[in-house]
Amino acid sequence: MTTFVTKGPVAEAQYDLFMLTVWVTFGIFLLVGSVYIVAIIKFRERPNDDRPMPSQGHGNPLVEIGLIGASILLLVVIAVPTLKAIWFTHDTPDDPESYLGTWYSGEGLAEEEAENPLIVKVIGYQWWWAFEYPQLGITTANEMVIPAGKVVHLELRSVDVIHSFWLPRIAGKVDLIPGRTNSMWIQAGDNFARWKEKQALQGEGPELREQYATYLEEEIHDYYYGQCAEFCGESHARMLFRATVVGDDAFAAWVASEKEGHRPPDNKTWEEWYAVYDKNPDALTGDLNEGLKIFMDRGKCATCHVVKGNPRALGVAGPNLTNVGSRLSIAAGWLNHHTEEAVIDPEQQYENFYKWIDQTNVVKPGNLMWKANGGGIGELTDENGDLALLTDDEIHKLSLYLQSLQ
Ligand code: HEC
Ligand SMILES: [Cu+2]
Repeated sequence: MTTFVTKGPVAEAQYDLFMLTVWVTFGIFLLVGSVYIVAIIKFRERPNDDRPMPSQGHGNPLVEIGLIGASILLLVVIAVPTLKAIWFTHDTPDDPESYLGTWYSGEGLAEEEAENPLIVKVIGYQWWWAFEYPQLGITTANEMVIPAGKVVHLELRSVDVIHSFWLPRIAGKVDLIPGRTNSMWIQAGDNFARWKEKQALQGEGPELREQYATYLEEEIHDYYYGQCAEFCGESHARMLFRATVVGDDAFAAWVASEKEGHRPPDNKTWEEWYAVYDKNPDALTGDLNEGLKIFMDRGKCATCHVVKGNPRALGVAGPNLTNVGSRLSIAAGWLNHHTEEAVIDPEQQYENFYKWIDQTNVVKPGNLMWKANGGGIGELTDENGDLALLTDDEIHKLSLYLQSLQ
């Protein structure tokens, strides 16, 4: 996370504004500092100093008016670009190359959306993020996927307290405020026109396009770190998120797999699986089936989590878990399981799932999966109503099941 290595026009505008302010204030610092030092040295008291006391004047209209004028001038120098940057970062640009119809090749796009940019609804929860893609009919959590070089319009809301969306290398920050929808736009990398301008290149032609594609691939496709930037309660510091920036095809493939959702083990359909589950659950054996059964009943996981495809996993109190096994982190970016090349390390992933279910409250103090008015997994009970937390074996099977959600 750094604001000094920018990867997109919004972060760049913010960086430029920051540097301008730094130079102006640095100039003031030098000026005031040097006058101060001169005064200290020149007018200091010396041994046997018999110079008379300097005249004790008050006020000098010329100096005062001059200083007021200079301050106003400097403020204007800062204010004009500041206002420009505020408008620039607020108004989502109309860029035909970013229209969904131009670059999105997957299915399920309504015709009236063809000339709109991609919209992502960002919803803040204590202490995680939901990312909805209303035009594409999918929802994910904590790791958003966006296309490289395209304008993406964000709508920011909160269900509880104020959070703040900050993806330092790409853009930031805009608050998510309860009862209000804020908006911003982000863009990972430059579009073709801006890239050409920066490279001092002209023309069209497939060669240039190829060069541009290489630029996106080498400099922009990446896994970016984000963070909630407004104190929002106990686990605020552990409310991170991630953005994966990919090419157009990879984006379409990701959407397709999110839309398809998940199937039960043994290549059954959900109908077949539930037919057995309802009549004779003991016939469902093997780690994945056992894990899924615990997910549906004993662990109460499905009361708070959606897994697309599964018709009975419809809970919305927690993050959407469709394909959670393909995400490179869990617990809102707090537990990572990827190598430096952003590839999943299955052992670490298993460990993280296990740790998360076993010690949810230790990993993220106060989080709403462990204690939730009796519905949390730190409050599970047996038939007699006595506290009965998940056993090691149950957690093991759940972890394997979660890993299979890919
Ligand atoms: C009372 C509702 C509730 C129940 C029950 C519940 N969860 Fe959660 N779950 C949450 C919430 C809320 C979070 C987000 C916590 C956070 O990051 O602060 C979460 C987060 C997760 C995550 C991390 C997802 C991510 O992308 O970061 C996993 C995995 C998970 N839950 C699995 C389970 C499993 C397995 C069970 C059943 C044993 C379960 N949950 C039961 C509410 C619930
Ligand atoms: Cu927050």
